[in-house]
Amino acid sequence: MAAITTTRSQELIELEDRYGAHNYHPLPVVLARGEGVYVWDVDGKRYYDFLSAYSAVNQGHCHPKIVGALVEQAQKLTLTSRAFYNDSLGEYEQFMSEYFGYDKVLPMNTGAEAVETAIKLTRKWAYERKGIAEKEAKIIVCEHNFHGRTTTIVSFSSDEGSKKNFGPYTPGFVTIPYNDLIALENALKDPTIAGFLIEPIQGEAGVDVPSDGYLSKAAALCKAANVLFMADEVQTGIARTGRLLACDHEDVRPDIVILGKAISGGVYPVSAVLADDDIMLVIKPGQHGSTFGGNPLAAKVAMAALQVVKDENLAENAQCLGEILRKELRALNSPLIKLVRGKGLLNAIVLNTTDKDLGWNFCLRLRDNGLLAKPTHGDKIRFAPPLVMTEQQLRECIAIIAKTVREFEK
Ligand code: IF1
Repeated sequence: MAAITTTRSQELIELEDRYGAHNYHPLPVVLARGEGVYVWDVDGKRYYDFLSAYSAVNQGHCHPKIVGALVEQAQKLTLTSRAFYNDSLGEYEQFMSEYFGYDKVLPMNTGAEAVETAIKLTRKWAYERKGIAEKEAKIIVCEHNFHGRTTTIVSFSSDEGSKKNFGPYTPGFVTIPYNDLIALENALKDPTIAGFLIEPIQGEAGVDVPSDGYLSKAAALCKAANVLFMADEVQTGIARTGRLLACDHEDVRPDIVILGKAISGGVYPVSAVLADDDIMLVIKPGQHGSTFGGNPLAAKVAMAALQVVKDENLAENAQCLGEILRKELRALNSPLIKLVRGKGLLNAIVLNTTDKDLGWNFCLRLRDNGLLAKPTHGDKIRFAPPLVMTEQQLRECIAIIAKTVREFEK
């Protein structure tokens, strides 16, 4: 029996229902505080956060060094617009260039904005460097992709629920199956292909990890066809999969890297596109940008958040704890669990069920047992805790998951 939410929680849920757009269906829990791997609801009940705001709080909730950077800069200068220079952006751009090993960064705010930026960059590169006829450039995308929710991005979604009645759709995208090199090789025969936009692991699709070697072979095929390899690392980046970027597992250096979410540790909206000069410099003054892109507050927060990733060895921790998590979940040998998959601390279980509500009900029970997670596509449950988790905390979470699994086996 799912616990009845309390009056205070109910009041706040009803406020959202009454005054907010109905564009989400949250799990019924109302959070009031976060610290590290924990969140507390309005009644003071503590939970382990096993979603990390979809991999935005890799550094843990309210990390003191990141919040400190925010507070300090917020009392000096928050936003200048790009009409003028400021004393934070150049330092941040140098930091990002050296941290990730690219000539330049184009700073934006949300992941979708960064994806849109990468699309514009790739198209302009195609016309001005590759010589594709104007307005003819195409970008290859994969089935079951998730790259955000703007009109252009949903135009190439394969999920009807994300795109229906948002047309007319933006043209210029070719869809192929994920993790299929033959399909990619065939699609690359089209001389008007400019780029290949890919998630190194498909997050929303339920943490679909491609075959070993897929990324490196795909990158090689793109290079041979003079097509830009555009890695969307918004969810897989920033140490989440056990390396700084998921592409690092196969030593792939994308032509364009798209980042968001945990660049700021969940403290402030920050996203970025990385590329070398031959690509980045096709965009000239006045051809792209945004009011908040690269603002002083974002710059200081992002530098602090990325420094935490290195100082606290979050990639190594994610790699180590991820192996324990997948091993222990598989060891449950539960008829309820069809499979366990993931890399680092981006994981999911696929439930053995035809009951489309099981994922939701399972997450309600996890909530009652003190752990927050969310189902994706009904039968898949993503397990992605903050990367600052200790082994002891992880084992407590595994015990909660095991208890919940056994309750559903009855
Ligand atoms: C929501 C999903 C995850 C992303 C990748 C770009 C973006 C995302 C690989 C856009 C954003 C978020 C969006 C968020 C929930 C979450 C999500 F469930 F929607 F699909 F993670 F899987 N590329 N993913 O995962 O970044 O514009 O949101 O900053 O829409 O509620 P954004």
